[in-house]
Amino acid sequence: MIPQWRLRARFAQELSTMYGREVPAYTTLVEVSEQVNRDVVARDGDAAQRLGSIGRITAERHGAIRVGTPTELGQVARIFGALGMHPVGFYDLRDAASSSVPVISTAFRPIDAAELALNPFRVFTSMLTPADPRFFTPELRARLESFLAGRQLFRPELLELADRAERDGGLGERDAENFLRLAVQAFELSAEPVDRAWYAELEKIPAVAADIGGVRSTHINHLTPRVLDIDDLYRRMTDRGIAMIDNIQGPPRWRGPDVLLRQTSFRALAEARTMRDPDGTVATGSLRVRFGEVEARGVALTPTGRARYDTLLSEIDRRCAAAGPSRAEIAVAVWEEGLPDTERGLREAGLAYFSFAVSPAPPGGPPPRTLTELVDQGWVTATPIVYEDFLPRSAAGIFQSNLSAEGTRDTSQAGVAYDQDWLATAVGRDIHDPFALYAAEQAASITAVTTKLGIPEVTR
Ligand code: OOG
Ligand code: NI
Repeated sequence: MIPQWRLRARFAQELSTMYGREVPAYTTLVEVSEQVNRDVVARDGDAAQRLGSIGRITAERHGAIRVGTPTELGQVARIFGALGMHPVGFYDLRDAASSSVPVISTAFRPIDAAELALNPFRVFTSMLTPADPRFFTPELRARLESFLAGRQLFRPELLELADRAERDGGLGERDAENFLRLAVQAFELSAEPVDRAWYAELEKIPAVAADIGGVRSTHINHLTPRVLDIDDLYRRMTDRGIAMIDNIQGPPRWRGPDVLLRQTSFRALAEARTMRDPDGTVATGSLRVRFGEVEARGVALTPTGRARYDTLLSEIDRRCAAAGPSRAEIAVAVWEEGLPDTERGLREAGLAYFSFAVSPAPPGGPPPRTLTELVDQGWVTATPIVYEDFLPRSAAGIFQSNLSAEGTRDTSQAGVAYDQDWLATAVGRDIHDPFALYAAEQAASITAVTTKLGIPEVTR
């Protein structure tokens, strides 16, 4: 029996091989990321691995896919369920950017620490929102929904194997090979001709609608390696002549701990696609949809920390509205004013999550009863819990920076309330709350500490 985590690791690996074949610039990005990671480890040693072992970080990827209907999303959930990946978080990108990104999203990923350590593969999964009248007229919505209802993204055999893997916790070798082959195939770029007129009509909404609803299949949109120094990576890619988007999304580079997530990407590249014209002629055209993204991860923030993060981002926007220093300079200043610049500071202010463990050689005598004292006096170690999720504004920014046009949005219409409960029903599964997962991991580590030290409880 091949357990789910091995299926997940093999899927991530095979998807990466396939995507490297389809998008050679991805291979360059992976090579440069690996060089950067090697250099950071050589320079900083163990400190470089504070947020994960170099083994995990080198293998770590997230993918992104986009589907059209709740039924398709439900099928995606079965395939990822087979790999031990569960829907976590709800992201509404419709209002997270100035241009139109008519999707809502969740991320499929492992949810417990042991599974994450075995292989942390995650997939940001977006679903089109045709019922939102700000983007789609009733007439276009009807045609789009009927087009989507008539396509089949996943073969029944794939879904059947997925259900079996989820039920049994894995698959025998032969079934595993079949399952992985079919699953990787389902995310390859299809050779089927694209209906040029239909695609062009949807492209005005913006291009995301055409990428999702203009074709009869889905595909992996990007696969993102994790890097230890994203500023260095950005420079090295630019030096190689690769056009990167203007910014690194998320928190700035600064002297304090990395929090949450920083991401950047290179612009979508033109890829040859077969197109069918209204008169039936088939010719080779090109589409720009798929891009390469890279990310650096930091410590997960508590709800208080996250609220602080959101306030700081708004403060950066506010100060940027006035002329003066660059956004990067403003961001550093705002960060230095608004966030403790040490892990200890983040911990004591209850802004970030940590995993606690009894030290290998604790001092003697009666242990103190606060986490701060336990850590300060060498009883206990505190290791940051890595942020495993995404950021709506960064995600919308990544979508947006890769769209050639702003698209259209009729702001006179009210948006349709697609919310987390709606999504859970569509997926047919609970959507996990990211904060609850981090809090549970931290709480379990504290319980293990108090049990081992034989003390009833501790406070912060
Ligand atoms: C997803 C964009 C969001 C991220 O890392 O924030 C994303 C997409 O382009 O489909 O992948
Ligand atoms: Ni991404």
